[in-house]
Amino acid sequence: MAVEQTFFMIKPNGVSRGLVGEIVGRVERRGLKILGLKMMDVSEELAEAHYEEHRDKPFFGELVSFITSGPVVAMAVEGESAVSVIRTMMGATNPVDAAPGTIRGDFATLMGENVVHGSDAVESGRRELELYFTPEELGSALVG
Ligand code: IDP
Ligand code: MG
Repeated sequence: MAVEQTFFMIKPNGVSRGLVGEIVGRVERRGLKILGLKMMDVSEELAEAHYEEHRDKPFFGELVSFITSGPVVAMAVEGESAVSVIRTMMGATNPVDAAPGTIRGDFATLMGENVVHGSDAVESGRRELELYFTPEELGSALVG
């Protein structure tokens, strides 16, 4: 058990569908701390860097075009076991398999439009936080 920091993002369809308040509210009510939050456009370069691990997958092109299709809401989140707490709140990658009560299980049915992204480990979280936020934006909040 340890306090962790993670990167959490509401994808373009979550923003366009008006789910920002609902999703941010869930994070707050769970007791996690939001260290940084901004609505922003994702450039093709940023999208490709973010999803580097999926570069060779057949869905990479769709992934990049979806994530760059409209503004996202990017968050730096901190709390006890924040990486796995956020992942559990998100639900399974394929929303068809996501349990009711999870964000994907409540608001999505399509794999490619699964509403949210969350880092899968502390290390990837650190990398993603540094991709999406400048040091000035997070100030001294970022540990490690
Ligand atoms: P995650 O978002 O639950 O961590 P990853 O395996 O890291 O899932 O995949 C990143 C994103 O790529 C997923 O959220 C999903 O939108 C998309 N994706 C993953 N697998 C597929 C697939 O087989 N077809 C289409 N899109 C996919
Ligand atoms: Mg992932």
